[in-house]
Amino acid sequence: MELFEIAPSGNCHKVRLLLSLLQVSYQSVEVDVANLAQKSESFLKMNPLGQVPVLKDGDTVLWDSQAILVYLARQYAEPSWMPLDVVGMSRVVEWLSTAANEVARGPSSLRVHYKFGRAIAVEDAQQVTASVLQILEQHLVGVDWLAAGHITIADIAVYPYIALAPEGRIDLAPYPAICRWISRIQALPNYVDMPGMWHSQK
Ligand SMILES: N[C@@H](CCC(=O)N[C@@H](CS)C(=O)NCC(=O)O)C(=O)O
Repeated sequence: MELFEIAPSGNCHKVRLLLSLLQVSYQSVEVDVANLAQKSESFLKMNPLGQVPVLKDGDTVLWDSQAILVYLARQYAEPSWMPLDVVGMSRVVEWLSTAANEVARGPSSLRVHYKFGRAIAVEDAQQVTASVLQILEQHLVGVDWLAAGHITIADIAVYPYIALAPEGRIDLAPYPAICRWISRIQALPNYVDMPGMWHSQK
């Protein structure tokens, strides 16, 4: 199995994290985004959007971190990671969609701006971030995991850009339930970290 990725990407980190938690071995292929390798003809055959991550497992080639998490969960994990009952599956997809939308437009976008200098509509991104953090905080006050009574790929999909929010100049201190959830994920066996992630000061 090959993972086409770049080190500083939270979307790639979701996949690295799940692969590590599941102890599935793979080969990392660093994509030369500085030289636009992700827009090359050969790469666009794998992902027409020209983005990382891309997972190649035998003849199966998949793009989009959420889609890759679904694949890995169904192919290599206990069923609980991506429940198959109608409501359970839908609850996970609620958060996969939130990861691809609000988390991407909010904290992920602010991080790209402040860490890598990309021009964005900063106020819009700050508003989306405040809203999604408030929603997450309220949700996590009463539960340990986002979509079920146990960890699922919903947690993995949302986690990286929330834990990386301080790199987008977002203070997580006003969100204690989110901080406890981050620490819960960081305490999992075979957890892998990436630079810039929030950690409890204990
Ligand atoms: N929805 C996609 C977004 C992927 C994405 O935005 N990838 C970025 C890195 S985090 C990328 O490839 N950027 C380079 C480019 O767009 O040319 C996913 O979740 O995988």
